[in-house]
Amino acid sequence: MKLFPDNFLWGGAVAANQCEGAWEADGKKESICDHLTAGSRAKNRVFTSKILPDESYPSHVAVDFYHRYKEDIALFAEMGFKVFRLSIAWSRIFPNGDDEIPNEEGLKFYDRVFDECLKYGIEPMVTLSHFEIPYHLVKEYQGFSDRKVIDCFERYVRCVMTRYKDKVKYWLTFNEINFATMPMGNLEVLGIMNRENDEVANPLDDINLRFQALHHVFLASARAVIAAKEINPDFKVGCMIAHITMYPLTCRPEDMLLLQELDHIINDFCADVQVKGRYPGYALRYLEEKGVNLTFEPGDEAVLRKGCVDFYSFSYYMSNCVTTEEGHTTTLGNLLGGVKNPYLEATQWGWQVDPKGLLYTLNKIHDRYQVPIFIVENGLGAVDVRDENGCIHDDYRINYLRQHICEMEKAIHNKVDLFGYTVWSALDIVSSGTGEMKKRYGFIYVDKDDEGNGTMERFKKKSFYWYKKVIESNGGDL
Ligand code: BGP
Repeated sequence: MKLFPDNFLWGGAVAANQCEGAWEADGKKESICDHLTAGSRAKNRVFTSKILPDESYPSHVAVDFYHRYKEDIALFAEMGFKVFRLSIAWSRIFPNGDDEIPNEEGLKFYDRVFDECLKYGIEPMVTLSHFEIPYHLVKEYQGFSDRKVIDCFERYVRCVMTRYKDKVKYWLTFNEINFATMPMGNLEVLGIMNRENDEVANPLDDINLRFQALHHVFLASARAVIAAKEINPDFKVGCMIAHITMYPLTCRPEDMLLLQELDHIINDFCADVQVKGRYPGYALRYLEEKGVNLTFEPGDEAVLRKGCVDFYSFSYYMSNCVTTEEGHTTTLGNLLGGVKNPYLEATQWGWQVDPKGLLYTLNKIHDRYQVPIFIVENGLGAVDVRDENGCIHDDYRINYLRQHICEMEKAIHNKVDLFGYTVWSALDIVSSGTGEMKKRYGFIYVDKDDEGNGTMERFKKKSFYWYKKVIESNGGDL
């Protein structure tokens, strides 16, 4: 049976700060990520405005995609990618974020990257903001907590959409925007960080500031959609949600209600605003309960209504359990620190692998939104080892991906309008959560270790050949 549509978009994904490096090249200035050291977020991964050596900051060099994009894109083409998801580093285009004039050298870099993709018939899909607001906006304005930053973002968006209007069709506004709703989430999304001279110990603990900034990000996203439609009516713009699929640990009614509440706040709130164009009732109630007093300006509601996205995109890696029962250990590896599911295996980083959860999630999103869906991130982070012949036998990754693709097939059979899939990550890049190189996701191995040693040479893993076959057969040969 042929299930994947003929024009299904198979591919892989990366983010600029995790792959490009060249953090100060050709007029670029620092972004928030260039101040983020390596290490576990829960323990010692910190933002610092001090200047440490390059190897302390994973984004400074990353895997040097900035200089090696031709070689990398040629490898993606060899696998048969139909789409390549990448992000634009805002600070390459507007180095300070609030500049009047864009940096031509930065614009030229993405011209070269998109041209290279198009040469092979690969459709670029661009995330406008993947955890990397220019640092100047963080320092001067505390990121999106200041409304003025919406204008800066819109200027950047209009600039790149106009420049690339004949090269890029698919755009995503904010990567994993819903991290802003999670106490443990990384707040690069909002551009908020603890700066040296801040009076409050940790601005991230200020819930009012956090949700006000999120409101501004919603407006920025909506204004990007409105701009897109003016610049090229054929553009398709999506939201990007980190979908944290959850189950009640027990069938106690209280667990079911806890699940519903968390699902609403963590998964549905941002997407409801971006897809349906308004704050849902449960979110207004939640914010009121938390004592959050949002400032809406006249016209905000109209902008949200007008700036609804065309499609829903999301990342899916794992699922979690939740319970009201005392005495359960939380698994730190699970985003949010949910409770362990006794029926699932976990990765080396404690992320619980759950392919069936992907089917559940696709069905849920389809039922709730009735818009086209794109899985823009899914993959397995693992320590890969090269054998004596230099080969990487990553059968565990192949199994992971195969199982998830099987569930995608079932969703399509169920008439879910799934139109593409980009595996995280196209090649090995720096981990966003930990800054490590050893947490590898790619089809292509990059010779670089956590200390910054290595030649940066690229090697095809076993999964490279497997994915090539999957794409060639349009998902028929798994
Ligand atoms: C998502 C991010 C990515 C990516 C991925 C894997 O949250 O959008 O940038 O890195 O997760 O996470 P990690 O690198 O922490 O393993």
